[in-house]
Amino acid sequence: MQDTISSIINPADEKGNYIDGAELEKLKKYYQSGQLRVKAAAQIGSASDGIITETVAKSLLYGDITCPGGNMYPTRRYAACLRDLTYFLRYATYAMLASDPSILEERVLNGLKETYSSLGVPIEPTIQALQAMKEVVTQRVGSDAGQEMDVYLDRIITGLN
Ligand code: CYC
Repeated sequence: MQDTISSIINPADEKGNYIDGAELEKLKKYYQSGQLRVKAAAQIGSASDGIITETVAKSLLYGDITCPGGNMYPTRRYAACLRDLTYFLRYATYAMLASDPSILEERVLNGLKETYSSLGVPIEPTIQALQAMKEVVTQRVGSDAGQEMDVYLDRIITGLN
């Protein structure tokens, strides 16, 4: 896993360079948004159950998907879906704290599309749930921090497409 600091310093070190220009600007933004991101991570962590419940209610609960024949039926699959949404929220929060998507690539998206495809987990409703999660998170943390989280929830959406 990388963060903004290691993703800038490691390549500079390989070349024996100081950091300047656009890279320094990127670091400046990273430090400036630090408090906002840490506060949002605390808010998300303490409200995570509620965020998942609201996300499911907004996107999945009242369709056929929870009925016999749907991928969220029976309870075992429903629970797997809630768990997956919890993974998405937690890892997107880590990535937002690090301001770097590499943890998502390594630990969430690596092989996920293939796993879903082999198990028949439908992509379209999963993406709808992630879209709903973006809205629910933004309501909880406010629009600035919400935008920071959107980057990483969108990255999961792109990775599933
Ligand atoms: C299953 N989700 C799975 C499986 C994996 C993941 C590996 C197969 C193994 C299992 O059932 O536990 C995902 N595992 C992960 C991820 C990580 C990991 C992301 C990284 C930390 O370790 N079904 C729907 C909804 C959607 C859903 C739209 C929820 C958004 O209809 C999810 N995922 C879902 C379901 C299963 C599943 C229902 C079980 C499928 C089955 O066994 O038939």
